[in-house]
Amino acid sequence: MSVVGIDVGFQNCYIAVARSGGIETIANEYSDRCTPACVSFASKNRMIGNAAKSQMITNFKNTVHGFKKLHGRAFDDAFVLAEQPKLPYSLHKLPNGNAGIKVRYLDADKVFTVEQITGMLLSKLRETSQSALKKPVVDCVISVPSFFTDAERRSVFDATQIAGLNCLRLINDTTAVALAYGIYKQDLPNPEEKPRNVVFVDMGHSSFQVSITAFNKGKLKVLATAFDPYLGGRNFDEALVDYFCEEFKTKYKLNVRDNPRALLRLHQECEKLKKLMSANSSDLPLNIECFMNDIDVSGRMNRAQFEDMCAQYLMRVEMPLKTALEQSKLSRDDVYAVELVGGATRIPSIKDRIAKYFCKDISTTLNADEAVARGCALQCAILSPAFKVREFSITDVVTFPITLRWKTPTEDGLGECEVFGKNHSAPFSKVITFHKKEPFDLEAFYSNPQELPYPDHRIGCFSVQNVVPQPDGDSSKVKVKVRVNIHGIFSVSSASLIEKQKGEGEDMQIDSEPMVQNEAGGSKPKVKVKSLDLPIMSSNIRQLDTEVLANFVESERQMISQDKLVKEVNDAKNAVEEYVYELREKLCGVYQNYINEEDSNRLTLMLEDTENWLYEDGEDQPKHVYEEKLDALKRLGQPIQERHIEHEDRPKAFEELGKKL
Ligand code: ATP
Ligand code: K
Ligand code: MG
Repeated sequence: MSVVGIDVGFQNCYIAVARSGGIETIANEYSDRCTPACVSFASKNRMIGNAAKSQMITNFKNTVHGFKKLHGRAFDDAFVLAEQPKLPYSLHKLPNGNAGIKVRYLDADKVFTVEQITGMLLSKLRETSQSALKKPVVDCVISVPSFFTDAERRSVFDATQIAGLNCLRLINDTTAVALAYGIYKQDLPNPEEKPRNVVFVDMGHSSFQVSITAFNKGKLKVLATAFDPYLGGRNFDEALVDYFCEEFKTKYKLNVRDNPRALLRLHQECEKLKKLMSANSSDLPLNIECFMNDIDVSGRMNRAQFEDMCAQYLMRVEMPLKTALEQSKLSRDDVYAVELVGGATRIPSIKDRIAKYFCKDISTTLNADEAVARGCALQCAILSPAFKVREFSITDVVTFPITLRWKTPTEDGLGECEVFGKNHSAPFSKVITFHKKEPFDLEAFYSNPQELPYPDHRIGCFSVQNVVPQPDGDSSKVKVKVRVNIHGIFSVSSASLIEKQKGEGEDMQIDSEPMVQNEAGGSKPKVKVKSLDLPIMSSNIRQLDTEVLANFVESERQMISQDKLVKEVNDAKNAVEEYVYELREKLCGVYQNYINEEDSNRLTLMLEDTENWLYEDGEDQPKHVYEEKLDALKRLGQPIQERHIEHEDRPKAFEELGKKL
C-alpha cells in the first residue's frame, strides 16, 4: 500500500511519500519537486504540469490554470464572473449551472468540469508518485484550504475519484502544516501540562490562511482558523501588471490588455520581479524583448514603490491574524511560535507585519513550499495500516457553524438547531432525537452566510424515510446521527426509529458523542432498545451523481491511454531522428576508418532522405513505421559500430591481460 500526500495548490503542487527512511518530497520527470497546476490541450493529447506550463503562452486558449477555486461554483457566481475576464481560456455554463471549462481538444470543442481538470492534474501527480515509489498508488491524503465549504470539498473529492485515487482524508492546509511541525518534536508538553500554542500562517498564490494549534505530546488540537480567501501572491503580481500596463501605454502606446499573449508574458515577468524584490531592496529592471508589435519594453521598480502600490493588500494581512487570536481566546504571550509557510510569505513586508502583530520573531523552521505535502503524507501514514508511525492524534475544527432546519406542527412551522458551532471539534458525530409520526426532511445550511466565502449557504437536504407512528398512534422517537466527517464534509449519516419508552416529553434533544475512529455501529455500549434503521435520501447535495462520475472515470482512463500512445509515437519518432544525427556525426568522425568512402556516401544520402522524410511524409505516422525505419537504419549502422567497438576493445583487452600477468 502506498503512502502519499499531495498539496494541490492554486499554482504549485507538491507530492510527499513515505519510504522506509521517512517522509520525502519527490521530484517529477523534470527533476522538479514542484508541479504546476496546469493542464494543456492539443489536437492529439494533453500535457499536464511542467509541459503544460510551457504551453501557457503559445497555446493560451487551451492551457488551463488557476482553476482551484472554480470547484463547486456556479457559472454565474460573483467570484466566477469576476475571475472570468482574467482567464485566457473560456468558461462555459454546464447543464447543472456549474462553471465548465471550454477548450479545443482532439480537434473538437470540449467542455470539461473542474472536477475533471483537477482529476487530470491528480492523475499526473499520481503517475509521478508511482514512478518514484515504483508501485501503484491509490491511497493518499490531499490538502484543501480550511475555508473550503461542503460543495467545494465534495467537488475536490470527486476529482480524486476521477483520478482513481482513494482519498483517505481531505485535510486543511494549515492542519497538515501543524502535523508536519509537531510529529517529530520531542519536547512537547505532557498531556496534562499547558499546551504549546503555535500560529501557522500560509499565504499561497490565491489565499491567506491562519490557524492556531495547541500541541501536547502525541496530539494536536486546532483552536481556531481564520483566512482571507482572496488574498495571495497573485494580487501582488496583478498590482505590478496593472502598473506596467499603464506605463507601457504612455511610454510605448501599447494596449497590453488587448493582447492575451503579451499579458501572460507580462504576468510571468512581474512574478519574477516580485520574487527578486523579496531579496533585493534596490531598483530592479524589467525587460521584455519583442513584447508586442516587435517592440522591446523595459521598466523599473523597487521594493518601497512596490509596497506603496500594494498597500491595500498589505493592509489586509492583519485581520485574519487578529480573528484567529481572538477566537483561540489566547493572548499574544500564550503564543510559543509563529511559523510561516507558502510562497507569498517570503514578501518581506508581509513577514514584518506578521512578526509585528504577534510581537515575536517569526520562525521558518518548516520548508515553506513542502510542509503542506509532508503533513499530508504524514496523515496518510497515520491512517494507513501498512505503515508504522508514532501515535499522533489530530483534532481539527468546524470552520463554519452548521444548522439544521425542519418542519414542525407548531405555529411558525419550523424547528431549527445549530448542530455544530464555530470551532467545534472535527471530525465529530452527534445524535439528535426527534419525535415524529411521518417521514421528514432535514435542511442543512451554514448558520452565518455573511462569513462564508462561498455564495450559497445551503449544504443539502436529508430526508429521513419510512417513519411511522407507534402502534398506539403516538409519535415515534427517531434518532438521527449527524456528522462532520474526516474530510470536513457534513452529512446526516444514519437514522433509526426507537421503540417507545415512558417519560419522554421534549420535542428534541441533542446528545453529543465524540466520533469513534471505527465508525460502523460505534463502540459505545448500547442500552437495549428495539431500533429500526431508516433510509436517508439526500438531495441538493453538490456532488456529481454516480453515473456521471463513472463516465468521467472512464473518460479519464481513455485520455490517459491516448496520451500514453501519443508519447510512444513521439518517442519512436525522436529515436529515428536521434539515430540519424548520431550516425551522421560518427560517419565523419569515429567511424571514418571503418567504412569505405562509397558506402559512407550512400549511407549519408540515406540519412539525409530520412531526415527530409521526417519533416514531410514521416511527420505523422503510426509507431510501427518509425520503429521499422529505425531498424532499417540500424541494420546499416550496426556493422560499422561493431567494427569500431572491436577495434577499440582490442588494446583494452591487451591492457587487461597485461595487468593480469
Ligand atoms: P494556494 O495556497 O493559494 O492554493 P499555492 O499553494 O500554489 O497557492 P504557493 O506555492 O505556496 O501557492 O506560493 C506561490 C506564490 O508565492 C506565488 O504567488 C509566488 O509568486 C509567490 N512567491 C514564491 N516565492 C516568492 C518570493 N521569493 N517572494 C515573493 N513571492 C514569492
Ligand atoms: K503549494
Ligand atoms: Mg498552498
